[in-house]
Amino acid sequence: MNEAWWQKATVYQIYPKSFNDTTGNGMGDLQGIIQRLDYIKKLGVDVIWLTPVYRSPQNDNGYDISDYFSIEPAYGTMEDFEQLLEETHARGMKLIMDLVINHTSTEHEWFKKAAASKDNPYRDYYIWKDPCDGGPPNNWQSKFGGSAWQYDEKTGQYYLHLFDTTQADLNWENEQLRSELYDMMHFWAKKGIDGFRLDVINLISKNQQFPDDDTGDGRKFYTDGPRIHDYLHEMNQAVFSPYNMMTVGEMSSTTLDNCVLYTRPERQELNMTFQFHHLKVDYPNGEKWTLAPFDFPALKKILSKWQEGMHAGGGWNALFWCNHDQPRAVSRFGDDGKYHTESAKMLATTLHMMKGTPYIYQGEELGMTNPGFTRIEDYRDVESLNAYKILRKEGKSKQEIMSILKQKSRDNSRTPMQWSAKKHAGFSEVEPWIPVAENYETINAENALNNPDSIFFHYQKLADLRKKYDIITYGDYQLLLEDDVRVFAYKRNWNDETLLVVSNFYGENATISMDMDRTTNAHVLLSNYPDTNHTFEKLVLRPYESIVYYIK
Ligand code: TEU
Repeated sequence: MNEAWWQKATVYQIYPKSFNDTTGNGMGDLQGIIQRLDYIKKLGVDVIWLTPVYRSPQNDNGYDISDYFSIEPAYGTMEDFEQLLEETHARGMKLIMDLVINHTSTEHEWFKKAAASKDNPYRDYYIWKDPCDGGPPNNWQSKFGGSAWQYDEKTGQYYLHLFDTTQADLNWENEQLRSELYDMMHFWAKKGIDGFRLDVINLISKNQQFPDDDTGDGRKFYTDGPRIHDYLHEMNQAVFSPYNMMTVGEMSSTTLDNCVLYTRPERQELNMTFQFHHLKVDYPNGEKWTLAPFDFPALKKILSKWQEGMHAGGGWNALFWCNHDQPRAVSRFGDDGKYHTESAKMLATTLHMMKGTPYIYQGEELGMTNPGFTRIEDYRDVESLNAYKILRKEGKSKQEIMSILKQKSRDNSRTPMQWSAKKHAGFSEVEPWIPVAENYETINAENALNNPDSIFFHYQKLADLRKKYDIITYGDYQLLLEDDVRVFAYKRNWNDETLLVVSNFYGENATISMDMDRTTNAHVLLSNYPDTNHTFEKLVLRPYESIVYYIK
């Protein structure tokens, strides 16, 4: 067996802007993270993933990098970063950085030079095309709405931007660009960081014909594109392997087959991948900006497909319910009212007992909820603000759009960390850059740490179980009760051990019976109710009840 430390690790994601403000500018900063390292350590995590802290105009909160070699001044200095790294290591944790190399900010020096003239040597670092019939070169759409091409008056050509107009796509065909990027990655590796989370990394290789897409938005011509595996292997050999780094690739609209290829150890590409198919179960017909309840049978099916497929193919999953681009999990798949605690714990258990490396997004360990913003003025996210304009143009009423954003906006997970019941949730002394959710007086870290039954301590137990039971890391996966419309049940097997996980995803009782060979010697490893039924032959699961049985 190919053992790797990150297979037994739990990762904590920090979105610095919303984590902890020590300078009084209403935005979080690196010193703020340092102040909270003991809190993170207490949760039992092994790795911190820091979303981008490089210098950036912040049009997309740092995913628009203007200088890969310096720290965004609003977050601190390079010395602060080095201190953060040192203090993280001193506590026995690792730190991985977020790397955005599909695109740079249009304020990056390379882009400024590229845009200066058609014959500038940096021109080819980006993707420029002549107009077609007086319009954009093809019909590809930006992920943030509108055409993926922006016209540049000065040179009379368009440049490609799969995201915001200020996020220009890099031309990975250019070998010199690739080698400059690898050199930059060496700079960070030499500082001693432990790895990278690679932003939309499966979009870097574009079909060089740049064809029109008759049936879609163009994604099929750049998703898991023609040279992607070559580039990742090259990057691995140039950077990841020499420094023995942990790597996780963020894969937009990817496939299982590709993720197996990305992560099979012998291919030397990446360690693991984030895929998003299970987070589109509330996108009717693939449409994000539409209100819909989540499709529970589809959720079970998709997660199970990835569990089985990655296991069979020898790949490795990154497991997550939430990140800075997704609404809060407890509001989305659980109940952020009556069964807040039970459902938050249930979601955690269901995911963390699967095969893969689990990721906790800041505040998830407190059961932080969507804030329920009712005014467009409360939103900050470029994608949400674009969507608002586009949906208005399509004729939707303001009220309707507000209820969509309330459920779907990326800002739902970007509100300030709720540290305490103090003003501004203890996040900052001043008005934060985005409003705090109103429930901070009850949902906050101080309360969680004072209550041994809190969601926080449930996550701590999960991280601990992962260390103690190898079956969680290595066991296979089998979905049970496939057709049950309320219960997510699965089994893990490894050597002579079995784990059985049963979770009720709804607010009513659910009765199940388990057709298992060995009904004796089962003991409860974890549950989210104080009094748990210790037999599973005929089981009535209470609202959002979730139990892990260990059988040997
Ligand atoms: O996200 C990539 C991505 O495709 C999304 O999750 C995106 O937010 C979604 O499609 C919008 O509906 C990554 C980052 O995580 C995100 O914050 C950045 O905005 C994006 O890349 C561009 O760098």
